[in-house]
Amino acid sequence: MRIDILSIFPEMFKGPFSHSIIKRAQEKGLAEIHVHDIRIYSKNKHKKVDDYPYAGGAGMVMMAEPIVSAIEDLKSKTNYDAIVFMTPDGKVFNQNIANHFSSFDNILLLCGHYKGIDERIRENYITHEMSIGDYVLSGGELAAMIVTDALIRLIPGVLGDETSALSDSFQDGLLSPPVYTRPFDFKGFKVPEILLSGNEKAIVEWKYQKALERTQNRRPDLLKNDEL
Ligand code: 6GU
Repeated sequence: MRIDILSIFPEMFKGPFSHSIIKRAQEKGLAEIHVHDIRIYSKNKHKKVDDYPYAGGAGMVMMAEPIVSAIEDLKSKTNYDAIVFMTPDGKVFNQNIANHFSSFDNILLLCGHYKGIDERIRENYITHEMSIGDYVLSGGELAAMIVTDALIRLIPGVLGDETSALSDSFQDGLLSPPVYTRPFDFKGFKVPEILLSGNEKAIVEWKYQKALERTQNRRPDLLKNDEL
């Protein structure tokens, strides 16, 4: 998978993609992440990328020209399965969407700022609009990092154990059951005996019951949720 990201703060992406699973996925050649600075596409001598909104109102609006030049340049080199605008009024990202997008070969994520981007970009160049939840961030960058992380860890071969993404919370519509490691007795708090019983069938059943119980208690909405 190749993910291109368009941002006016490309430096923000250095940390999150240089560690752990996402770093290893890139080293193994399973994922390529390219962050592009929108400002280099500005034709303005001060590299301006925003302007006042028509009819007034609070905040600046990101101009069509630099963003569209950037999208057109990238599109001339790569055939994108999705050109996604990260915005709080987009469709709320979840594990089902992550699974669907993780099969794509090429994705372009556009990070917005200020009061938004010129609507003509959204109408004519964007194929999907995505939010990461019902709260407002200062820009789309953190959201793009979260979506990138969620997609890359689903690519086959990225996680050490191929099955471990399948046992994630949400992957089967349930939260994950509790897990324990040594010692058996920690300050008098013991590990549930069943996990040491060696009875595989009983353990599978126990994990399922715990996952169900946890989902019922914490996220009952997930149990009635069958939408994508
Ligand atoms: Cl994608 N962008 C911004 N700016 N805020 C958000 C968001 C995205 N998703 C939730 N809040």
